[in-house]
Amino acid sequence: MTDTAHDSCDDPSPVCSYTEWDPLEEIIVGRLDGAVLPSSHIAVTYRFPPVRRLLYRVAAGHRYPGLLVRPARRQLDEFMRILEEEGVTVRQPDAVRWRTVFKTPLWRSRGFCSACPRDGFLVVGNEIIESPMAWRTRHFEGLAYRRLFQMYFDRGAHWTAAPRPELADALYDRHYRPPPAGRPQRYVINESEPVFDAADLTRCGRDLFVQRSNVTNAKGIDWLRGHLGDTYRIHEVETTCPNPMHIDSTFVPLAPGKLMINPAWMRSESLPPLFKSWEVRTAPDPDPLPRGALDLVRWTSMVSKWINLNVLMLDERRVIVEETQGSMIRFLRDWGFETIPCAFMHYTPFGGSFHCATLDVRRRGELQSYF
Ligand code: DAV
Repeated sequence: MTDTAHDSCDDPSPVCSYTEWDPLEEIIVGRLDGAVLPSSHIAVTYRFPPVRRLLYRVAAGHRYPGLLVRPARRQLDEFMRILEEEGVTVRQPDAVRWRTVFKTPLWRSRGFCSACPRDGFLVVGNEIIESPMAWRTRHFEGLAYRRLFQMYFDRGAHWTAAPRPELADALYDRHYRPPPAGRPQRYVINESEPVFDAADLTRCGRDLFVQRSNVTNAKGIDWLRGHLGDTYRIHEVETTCPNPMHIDSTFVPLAPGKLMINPAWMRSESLPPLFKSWEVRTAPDPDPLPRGALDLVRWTSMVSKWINLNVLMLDERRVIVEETQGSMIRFLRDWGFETIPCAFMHYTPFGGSFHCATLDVRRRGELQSYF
């Protein structure tokens, strides 16, 4: 890969996105069809309390019940309608039979779903990078996106996959439990091979920010650094979350010069020094979910309460934000953003909110440095 491949997007490249905030033109939005509860492998269940872990063993590998899928699908449809109304081209992955058992020479698993394209794929400039995901249950998630990526490739996009990981038993600590608060960070995965989830990265032009997590190791970050070359700088940020997975509820660049951080997991003193020229604000605490229709979501959510930070920028001003999160809506308005509320909490049992549920394929903008 030469650096020129990343420097600018040939017009009309079908894939081109350097930041989280350039004007959005085309996006992939997840699909819920055929969603299956992810496997009960330790990399998935380490953060469940022991009783839930036992119960989960029975449920894992079964389809999500309609009771969860139907309201989530309604909210997904509304989210896609809003995007289209705002002039964004929306595409979705193909339906895949995620219950199928697949095998490698080392292990076997069932799949999960394609609700969160952000996790497995990183768009940097005109390149799509398939990440080497640490969850076995997600190893073949790329199948759902094959047709789309093939189409982008045929039209001139660059398309890369990081070395496919083995995901051997040796990668995982099968007795792992998250460290108690204040103790040094440790992870369910080790450094035996490079792995990362794309959702542990966030893009600000020439600078990308990454967190190490229970799905992203230092070798994975090294691979990406080597791959992207001198055109980009990858900075590691330190989260104090005891069970980190995905940066997009922790460290959220909203626009040039504006960074939102999670007050529980990120300290402004430990940010990379280049943020001195940026305005950094701590996000408000999440508002509790209203009782009633969302009770089921409270028990089955696959994400933390900080999912209120998981917003999607349509451009430097307009932001899609969850409708029940009044404090976040006010916070963003006070900061000069134009908020577009959308109900989306029913999506969280599938692993995310607006940012996780999407992969921006094309944003109008040039490669720049914002620091
Ligand atoms: O806060 O549980 C959410 C991001 C999932 N892609 C969290 C992480």
